[in-house]
Amino acid sequence: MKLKITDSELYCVVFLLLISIFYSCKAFAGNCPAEPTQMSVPYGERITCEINPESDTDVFYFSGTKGDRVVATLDRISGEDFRPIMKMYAPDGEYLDYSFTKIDKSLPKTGIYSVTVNDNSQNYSGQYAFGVSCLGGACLPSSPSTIQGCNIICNPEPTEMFMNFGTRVNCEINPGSDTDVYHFTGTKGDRVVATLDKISGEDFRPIMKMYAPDGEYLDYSFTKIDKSLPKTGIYSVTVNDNSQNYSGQYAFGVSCLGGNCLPNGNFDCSGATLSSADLSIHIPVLNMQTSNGNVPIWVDFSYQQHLKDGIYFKVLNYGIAK
Ligand SMILES: [Ca+2]
Ligand SMILES: [Ca+2]
Ligand SMILES: [Ca+2]
Repeated sequence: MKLKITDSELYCVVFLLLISIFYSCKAFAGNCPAEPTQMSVPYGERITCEINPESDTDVFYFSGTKGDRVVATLDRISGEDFRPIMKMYAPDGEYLDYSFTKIDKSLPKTGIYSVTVNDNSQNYSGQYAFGVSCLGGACLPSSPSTIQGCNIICNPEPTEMFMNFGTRVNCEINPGSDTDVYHFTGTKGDRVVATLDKISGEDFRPIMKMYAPDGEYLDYSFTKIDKSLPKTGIYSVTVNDNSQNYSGQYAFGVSCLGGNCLPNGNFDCSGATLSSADLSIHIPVLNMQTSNGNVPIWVDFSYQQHLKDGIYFKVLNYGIAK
């Protein structure tokens, strides 16, 4: 007998099973605290909140170091005529910038930055998602110890992934305001090419921007960036719709054209293509109980490598004794 369990149950069920092997279990999206919504947002997280009533103001904080390059993102999720706007303030309270979609900023000071979110006219309520990612400087995440190669699966929002050279990922800009972030580790003098292909989406025109490890903006392109890397460290690439109005699918990849990043020996992705089905695993289990009291004897789950938190497991199905 096979049972489906709800999404809210699924991550932790398998986590209990594999706690000795792996190390993380949490929901993909951060939870919005109740009014008055004021919260600190870690880099790489995305919080879904609500402006309600129409006059509502929510406040988010993140800590930054002078010279860090960050991008704050804002997406409208629901609410007819709702048009969320964010405003960013420096640690000393200086007003820095506003946007309906994203603020890409080199931080002028070290300390706690504040971002407010409102409806632009303060007349409409609705849901939105807010997040902050680091594009350079002290705030950069560390590279995970293992990164999959060849074709890899797109992480769910907030899509922020480490890429290997030779890796390609199919992801989505959705909604039109969406920003996705990629990182790769490079050595000074390496020659790399980052590639961007539009897959689908009428009027969707994806654009990528590349940043050096210190946050210096290097280049942009709608198709490819061919670059000799000026520094050693973690590079970042953002992908957006050019007008931040249209959603669609794209493929992003990064390859090495010379230097330390060249592959050792044969490099061939044929036969190594990963699909969701390839990643699903069927295992027998013992001594496990779900929140509704069932005792599974086997579990099918899929997994995804996540930037900050390691591996997420998703239970696809489990079986109980007949
Ligand atoms: Ca609110
Ligand atoms: Ca996306
Ligand atoms: Ca995104």
